Amino acid sequence: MVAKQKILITCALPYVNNVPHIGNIAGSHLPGDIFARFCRLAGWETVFIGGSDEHGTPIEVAAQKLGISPKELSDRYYAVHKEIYGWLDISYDNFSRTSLPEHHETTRGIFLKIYENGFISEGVLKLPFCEKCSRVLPDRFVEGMCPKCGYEEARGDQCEHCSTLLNPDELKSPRCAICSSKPKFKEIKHLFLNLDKLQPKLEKWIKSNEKIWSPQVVSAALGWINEGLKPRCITRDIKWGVKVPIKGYEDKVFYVWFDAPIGYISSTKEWAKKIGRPSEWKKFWQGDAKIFHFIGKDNIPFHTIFWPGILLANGEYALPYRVAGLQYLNYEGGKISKSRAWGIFCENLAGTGLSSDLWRYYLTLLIPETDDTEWKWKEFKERVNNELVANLGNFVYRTLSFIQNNFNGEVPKARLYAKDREILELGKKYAAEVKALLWDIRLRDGLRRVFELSDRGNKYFQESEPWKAIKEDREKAAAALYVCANLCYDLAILISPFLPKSAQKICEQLSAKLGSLEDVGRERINSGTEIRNAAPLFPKLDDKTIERLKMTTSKVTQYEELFKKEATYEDFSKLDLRAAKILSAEPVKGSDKLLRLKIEVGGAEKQLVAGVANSYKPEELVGKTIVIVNNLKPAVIRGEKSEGMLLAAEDGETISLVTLDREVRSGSRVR
Ligand code: B3M
Ligand code: ZN
Repeated sequence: MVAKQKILITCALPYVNNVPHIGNIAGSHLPGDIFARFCRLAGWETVFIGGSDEHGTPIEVAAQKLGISPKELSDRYYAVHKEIYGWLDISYDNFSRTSLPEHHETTRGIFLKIYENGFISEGVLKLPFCEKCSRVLPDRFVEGMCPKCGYEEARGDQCEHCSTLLNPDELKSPRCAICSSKPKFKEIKHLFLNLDKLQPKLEKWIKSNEKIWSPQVVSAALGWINEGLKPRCITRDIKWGVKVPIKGYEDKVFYVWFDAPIGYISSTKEWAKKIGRPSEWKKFWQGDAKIFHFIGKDNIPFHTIFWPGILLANGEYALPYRVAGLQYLNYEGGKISKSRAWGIFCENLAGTGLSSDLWRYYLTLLIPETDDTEWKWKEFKERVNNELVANLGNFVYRTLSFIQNNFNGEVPKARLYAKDREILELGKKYAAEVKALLWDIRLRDGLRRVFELSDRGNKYFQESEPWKAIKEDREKAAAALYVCANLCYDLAILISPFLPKSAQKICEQLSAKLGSLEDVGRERINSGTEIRNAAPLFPKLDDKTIERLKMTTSKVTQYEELFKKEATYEDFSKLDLRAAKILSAEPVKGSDKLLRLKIEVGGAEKQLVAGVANSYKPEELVGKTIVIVNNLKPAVIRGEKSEGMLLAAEDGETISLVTLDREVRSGSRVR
């Protein structure tokens, strides 16, 4: 740790086809924010950079499905992301977007230099091309039978059933995931980054960081080095992304992982322009600043190999100082999953009425620094009640209300004895320890340390018995309260990276401005300081509240709904909805989800293929009267004819069929 230094902090740039859940917060934005706030508190020149990662196939395809442009999709999601991080007090100095022109220019500039330096080569790939959709299909948009286990719904990148990694051309009877037709394999030119040539430099760089990075990150990085690096394809045949500035490649864009990390640089450039010093970004990327990346474990290969590879090949930028790779946060015994509505989805947090500090507190304790962690509601309640309320909240409130009620609302003059001094001195000791822990990104330990100090404060208050002393020995009570008031201020500073709102509240009640780490343990709260409106910092949580929170925070917002265009009555009247009776139901071979239904609609027999097998056994369905779209264009699904579609409600993974609440003749019109 150096006295004066420059620090640049980044968090993984989130994709914009999704909205953050608590795992994303604890696994990147929150630790990045705590670290950034800590660096500012330490007096270092700090820039905290974020942004959204708006390119890539999944985003292009998500937009296509909604019938809107990828830009429209990104605009909407960008706003949602920004609002959530703002609400959680993630103190980004700039939160940019990779779709901005500045970013496209920066990416092309960096690429051209790499090209000039001789680290780009041309190669030919055999890629699946769908003639019907007239597009090259990304790996996971080809489906077919796994050559290893025979699973029929394997994707072109991996078989979900046996986990084997695949190439699309290995699938048996491949089909386009969009239109189900059979793709042709075509030879197509692409550009590659020569990671093989960069291997020696990368290895040296990784080894030079062995003492700084966590052992998990180092050993993962060296693992890939030992396997031997291969050239990596950096172009894609899609339209949405950064265009490749080379002849013969006009129709391609860069692979999203090529441009995304460059987003850290472009966002820093944007920040520099905003503060009116457009060259300032160079101090951080082309000087001696220390660069910290906060990322989830799935992003480690990209930040320890691919991204530094780009930087080394380019040669004009500084390499990361520390790659902080975090594990995952789970939820109540399972993985967080939007489709199963399992987890806490951050768009719901603002509506809970609970201060963001409460969420930040427990989430800090759950930062998966070394292992996966798990959100448990019971523990959330206990930690808030036993630690926030009973420890920190209690100490601050009892101190300040005591001064308010017994010393006319002014911090008393005090004559201190050795044992009072001893407590005052604790501030400096704890500040030094917390500083060392946070610098080492042991954020949870840092937070625990701060609470230890608060605990010491409570014990001192208890032992000093000011409620007795105020009657018998007013000076003793005055000394205790002077010491406690100063300790409250120290705690406000030390807690501020974790609980910024509470730190502000303590300062307001103390009529003080939040200082820096240097101010801790320095008796900044003088006698005569006015104490204003002492009030409890945190609410106590009861079981009823926890139940309500559980219900409201696991709600999954279907943001896609926002993009749906209005339908006219004419649109609606095109659909021929009918009551239909199920005659028989059977599983579809090779699929866990699909059932083949024979139905009767006003005397005519039809066949439907429906994805309801997870919620209904075939025999449960026979005899039911359901509602179908009768005039849907027939399709072939998994080799079976499907002449219509049934209506059903989806709640997470549970499917519930639309039925009719009176006996009606099959074929009756529904409208
Ligand atoms: N968007 C993946 C993710 O959200 C990716 C990170 C980019 S960091 C430059 O996990
Ligand atoms: Zn197709």
